[in-house]
Amino acid sequence: MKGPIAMITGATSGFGEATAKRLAKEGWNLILTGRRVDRLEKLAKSLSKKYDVHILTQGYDVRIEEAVNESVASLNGGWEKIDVLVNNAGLAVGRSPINDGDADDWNRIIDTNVKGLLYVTRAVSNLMKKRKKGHIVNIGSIAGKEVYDGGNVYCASKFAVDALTKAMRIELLPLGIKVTQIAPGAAETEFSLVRFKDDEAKAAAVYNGFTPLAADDIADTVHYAITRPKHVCLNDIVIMPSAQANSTTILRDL
Ligand code: NDP
Ligand code: 8X3
Repeated sequence: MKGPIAMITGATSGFGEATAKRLAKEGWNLILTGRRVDRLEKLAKSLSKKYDVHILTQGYDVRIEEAVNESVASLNGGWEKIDVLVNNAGLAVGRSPINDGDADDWNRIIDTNVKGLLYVTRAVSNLMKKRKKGHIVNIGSIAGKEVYDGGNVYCASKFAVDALTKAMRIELLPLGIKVTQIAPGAAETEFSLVRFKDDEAKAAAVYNGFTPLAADDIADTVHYAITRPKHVCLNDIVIMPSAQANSTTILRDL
C-alpha cells in the first residue's frame, strides 16, 4: 500500500464523512468506522473509484469495548500501520436541564463520547507504539471549553475529551504519538437532528440566521493539523463560525 493510513471513527456522516473525502483526495488510505454499514460501504466504493487509495470499512459501535478491540486486532496486511487516528464519533442527545434529564440519554452521551473514545484510543495507540509514531486527533467542542444552558452532560463529555486530550499528550509522548484536539463551534451536520431526536424543525432552527461551520471546514482543519512537519504539533484548535463569539453568543440576522 502506498501512502499513509488514517482511521476515522464516525465516518458515516458530518465531519467524519467530509474528512474521509478530503483525505482520500489527498492520497490517504482509510479505515472508516461507524454503525451504519450501508453508508460506510457506499462511501468506500465511491472514494476508491475516484482516487488511487485503499479503503477498509469496519462497522461497529464504539460503546462496545469487545467490538472495538476485536476490530482493531483484526487489522493486518499493512492496515495495522495506522499513521493517524481521528476520534470523531460522538453525539449529543437531548437538551433537558439536569432535573428533567433522561438517564438513557446521559448514558448514550458518556458511553459514546468518553468511553468509546477511550476504547478506540487504547487499541490504536498500542499499534502506534510498535512503530513509535502516530498522530491522534480528538474532535472536542466549544462545549468542552464553556458550559451552556441545556448542555450539561454533553458539555461534561466534551470537557472530558479536553482533559483526556491533555492526558494523552503527556502519556503518549514517550511512544512518539502526537495528540491534537479540534474544538468546533456550531456546524451544520446531522448533529442537531440526533440531538433533537429527528425533530427537523428544531434541528434547523439551531442554524437560523447565520452561516454555521460546514463539515468541510473541519475536514480542512484535520488535514492541516496532520500535515504539519514531524517536529510540530498543533495541540488545541478552537474553530468557530465568524458569527459565533462563544458557546452562547451568536449574531443572527433574523
Ligand atoms: P453527525 O451526527 O453528522 O456524525 C456523527 C458520527 O458519529 C456519525 O458518523 C455516527 O455514525 C458516529 N457515531 C455516533 N455514535 C456512534 C457509536 N456509538 N458508534 C460508532 N459511531 C458513532 O455529527 P458531527 O459530524 O457533527 O459530529 C462529529 C463529532 O463532532 C462528534 O463528536 C460531535 O460531538 C462533534 N462536534 C460537532 C459539532 C457540531 O456542531 N456539529 C461541533 C463540535 C463538535 P453512526 O450513526 O453510523 O454510527
Ligand atoms: C456541538 C456544538 O455548541 O451545540 O459540539 O455544543 S454545541
